[in-house]
Amino acid sequence: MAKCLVFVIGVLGLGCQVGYGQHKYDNYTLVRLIPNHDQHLQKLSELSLNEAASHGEVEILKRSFGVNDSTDVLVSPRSKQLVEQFAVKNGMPIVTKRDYGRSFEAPQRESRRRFQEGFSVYGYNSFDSINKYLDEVALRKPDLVRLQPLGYSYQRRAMRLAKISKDPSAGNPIIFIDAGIHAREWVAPAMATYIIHRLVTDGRGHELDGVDWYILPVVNPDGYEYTRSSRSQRLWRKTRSKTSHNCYGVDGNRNYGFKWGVSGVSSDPCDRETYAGPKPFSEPETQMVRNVMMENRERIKLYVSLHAYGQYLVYPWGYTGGSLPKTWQKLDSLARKVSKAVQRAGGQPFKVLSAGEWYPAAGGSDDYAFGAIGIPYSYTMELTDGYEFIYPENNLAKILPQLYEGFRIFAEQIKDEFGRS
Ligand code: 0X9
Ligand code: ZN
Repeated sequence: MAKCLVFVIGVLGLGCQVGYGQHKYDNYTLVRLIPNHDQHLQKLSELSLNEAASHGEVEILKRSFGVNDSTDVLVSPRSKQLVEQFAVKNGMPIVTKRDYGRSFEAPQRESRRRFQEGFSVYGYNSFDSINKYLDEVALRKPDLVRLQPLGYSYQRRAMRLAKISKDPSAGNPIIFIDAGIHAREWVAPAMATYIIHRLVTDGRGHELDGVDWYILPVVNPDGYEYTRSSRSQRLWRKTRSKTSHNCYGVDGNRNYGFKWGVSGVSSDPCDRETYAGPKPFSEPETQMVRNVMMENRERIKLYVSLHAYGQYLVYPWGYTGGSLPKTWQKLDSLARKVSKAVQRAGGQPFKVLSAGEWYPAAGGSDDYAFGAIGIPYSYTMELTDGYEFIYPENNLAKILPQLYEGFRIFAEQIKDEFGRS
């Protein structure tokens, strides 16, 4: 969702072009701009006016949804002053974190450790070890778990859908969860694999009674592995397809074929954040998710796409903030129930609103599921707050069980509303 800041382009005259050195983010600064009245929000929203591609001088990591909710910007040493001046000029409070990239754990070291230790339910795992984990649970619980091959990512990684059901022939309503369309949002695949773990190990849980769960834990494995390959790639977001002479990747969450390209996208293949692709579903990864939705369109009643960060739970429409679906109150009230359950378990509540009211962006999977397929409940869940994309691995054991309580509420609702009585 990053764009070049309009004032930065003006002053630097560089179109945000920058060399991509070894440890690019080491001396970058994270600036949290905190709007404390409506005028501040107005000023911040003007930052999105420029549709020029961002090449990494300035990246907006997260936008505000209202007063006191920060807009987080990652800035290079030479753009830092400009962002700070913008804040001073507008009387907007800021919090800064210097030398931001130095706080990233070196993924090579981490993956070597993981390779030796294998899969960890409360850890960030490689795509390979997630796949091995899926094989292992399918072998251990053949009556409960089936793996459906979906095809291959651009770089030919095999993608499998975990189908978890006590009675696959019963025609139960399906909850479809995917994660990791955005490479850097590591907590999302961790949540998806944790849900699988709970569903296959909870003896007393009723989440599988009358409801089937289809889970795709890493939609963008090429990007995910890329962010694990070196510290300087840790913030990669897109897929890894070759899109132009020397640029790579499409924003998978702008690539779905519903109102494709109408808002919040870039048409520049070199934009690091929101390039929507040459056409809808140009990416094999989004095609595979679409196919799961199309093949199960009668039975999928809830779709949740796991992302990070900010602790938002948003629903359609995402392409516009100017209108809401007819059933928005149902979407809104279920989201609030989920948020309360997470809070009761000691977790942070979600900010609940439509995606487009937060910021309009078209081509998202949530809008496609809801608008094109007709799935009645469709959400994007932005996990965690306070650590941007670098959520500490040793906090996962605390937050994943808290968040899981929200999924139990989802299951209850789907069973009550669509289950065969
Ligand atoms: O911009 C996105 O794709 C999502 N946020 S993220 O920070 N994870 O990139 C939000 C998507 C919300 N849904 C739509 N706009 N359709
Ligand atoms: Zn995301």
